[in-house]
Amino acid sequence: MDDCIFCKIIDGEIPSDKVYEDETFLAFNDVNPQAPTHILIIPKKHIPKISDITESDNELIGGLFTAAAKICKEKSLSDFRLVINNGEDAGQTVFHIHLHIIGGRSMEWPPG
Ligand code: DGP
Repeated sequence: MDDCIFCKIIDGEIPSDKVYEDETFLAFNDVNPQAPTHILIIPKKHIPKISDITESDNELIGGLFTAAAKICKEKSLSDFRLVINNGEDAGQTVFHIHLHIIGGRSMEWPPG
C-alpha cells in the first residue's frame, strides 16, 4: 500500500535493521525499543489490523506466531512477550499488522 510505512520497509524504500525474512514475513528491530529485544514481525501482505482478518488468513496468522517462535529460538530468548495492538485506543500507530516480540528484561503484568 502506497502510504504504509511497513509496506515501504518490505519494498526496501525505507531501511530497516532486518532480523528475519522469508517469502511471507519480514522481521526487524523496532525503531523505538521498549526492551533490550524488541522485534516487529510483519506479514508481507498488507492487512491494516487484526479486526480485518478473516478465516482465509488463518494460515498467515498462525505463521506469524511460528516465525516468532523461530526468531526467539535463534536468539536464545526463552521468556518474552508477544503483543499485537489493534486500533488507536489500544496503542496501534502503524496500520499494517505487526507482532511485537519484547524481551530481555522482566516485565510487569497487567500492563498499563
Ligand atoms: P504499534 O504502536 O503497535 O502500532 O507499533 C508500531 C511500532 O513500529 C512502534 O513500536 C515503532 C515502530 N516503528 C514505526 N515506524 C518505524 C520504522 O520506520 N522503522 C522501525 N524499525 N520501526 C518503526
